[in-house]
Amino acid sequence: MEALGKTPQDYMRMALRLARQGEGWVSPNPMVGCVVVKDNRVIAEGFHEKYGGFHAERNALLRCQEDTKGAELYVNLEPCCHYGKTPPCTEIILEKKIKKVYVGCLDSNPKVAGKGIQFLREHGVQVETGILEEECRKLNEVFFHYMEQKLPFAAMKYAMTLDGKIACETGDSRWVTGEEARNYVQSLRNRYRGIMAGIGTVQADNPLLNCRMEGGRDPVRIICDARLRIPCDSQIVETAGRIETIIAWNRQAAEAFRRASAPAAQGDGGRRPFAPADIPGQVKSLPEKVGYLKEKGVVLWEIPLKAGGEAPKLDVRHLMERLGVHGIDSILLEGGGTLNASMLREGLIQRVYAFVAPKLVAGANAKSPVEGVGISQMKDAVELRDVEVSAMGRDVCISGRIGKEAPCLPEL
Ligand code: AOF
Ligand code: ZN
Repeated sequence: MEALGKTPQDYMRMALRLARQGEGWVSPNPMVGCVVVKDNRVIAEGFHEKYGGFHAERNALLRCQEDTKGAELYVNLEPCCHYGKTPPCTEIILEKKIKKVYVGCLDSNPKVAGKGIQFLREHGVQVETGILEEECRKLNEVFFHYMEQKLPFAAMKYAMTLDGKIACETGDSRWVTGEEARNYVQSLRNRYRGIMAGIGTVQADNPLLNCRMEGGRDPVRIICDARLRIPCDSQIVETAGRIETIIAWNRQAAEAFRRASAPAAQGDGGRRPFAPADIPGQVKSLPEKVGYLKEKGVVLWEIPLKAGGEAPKLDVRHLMERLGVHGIDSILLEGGGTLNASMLREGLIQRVYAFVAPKLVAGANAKSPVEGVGISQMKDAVELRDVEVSAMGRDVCISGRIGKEAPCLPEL
């Protein structure tokens, strides 16, 4: 059979390629691809195309025009054996008289978790597991993390100069990297279910945080804004009606901020600034602002504060847990440095995408990707594993997994 040159690994690679076509559309389900082979010929292909839709195996087997009796099936994830949104894949595998199933890796969904393979074996189907297991685990790193930890898989993404700055001293940051790297970021935004940024980034850049990739879909935008300082005329608020937008805030922090930044007319001698978040003359009080944001389509989540530090900071672990419950399996963390540090400290980041541009901007006050309080000895540095380096135009992308659990950085 293998005289023709195709190995189980080759077919599994095909299944993996097919699986990837579901990227962006199947979350929080895994990406799954399936290839059916008979007499050394691929007789059917399929993948999980959309959340709630048929699974890869069913798509492949239903579309197959030929007799599948005695065929072999390759799938990157263990076939499911439960009734979910669709009937179990194990049943159609039996129905279609598949002789042998090659599996990439086991499903960690407790409803499946080895039971799919057991069911097949008990019904006389041969099963071989662990074909390209590492690649298969990596393709669905988000799914496995979310399933096992019940927390979104978070990837911290930033673009910096060769001297480690994400902006000039003036705050100007357009653009650090070139077009190729920026296009790649758009594909990441398509891949991750949510995108998270701190209020500082919103105030500084007035970003849209959408996905501008052709055929892509917008991630849910999550803004960490303890004091509810978001400008009412920011692009985020303006577009909240059509792009799901969650603002995580804290009522006490917002009230205290309002009091401190009340207009000078209230008798403080003009020292305190106006709240920068208001559209002058339109939104005056905190309840009015809350009402205005809701009317615009923003979803407001009240989150407790994390003790310590000067400025009030949200409890990001609490927020991540809530995002997990909300069905957000993955987030792309786009800074800034303070939020990045909080997330890293809590052990909430699983992957880093660092884009490095071959340019220098200098300046002790120019911001860097991760701020907060750092570690004191190099031996305690947060190490990445499975590091990949790829050139993108004149820039470089370095990506890797963070293995360390919380806390990664010193407590405040
Ligand atoms: C497979 N093949 O293509 C996929 C699987 O809600 P449902 O019915 O779509 O079930 C989702 C679960 O099914 C998901 O958590 C995972 O365990 C499995 N996904 N299994 O055999 C597929 N997408
Ligand atoms: Zn299935």
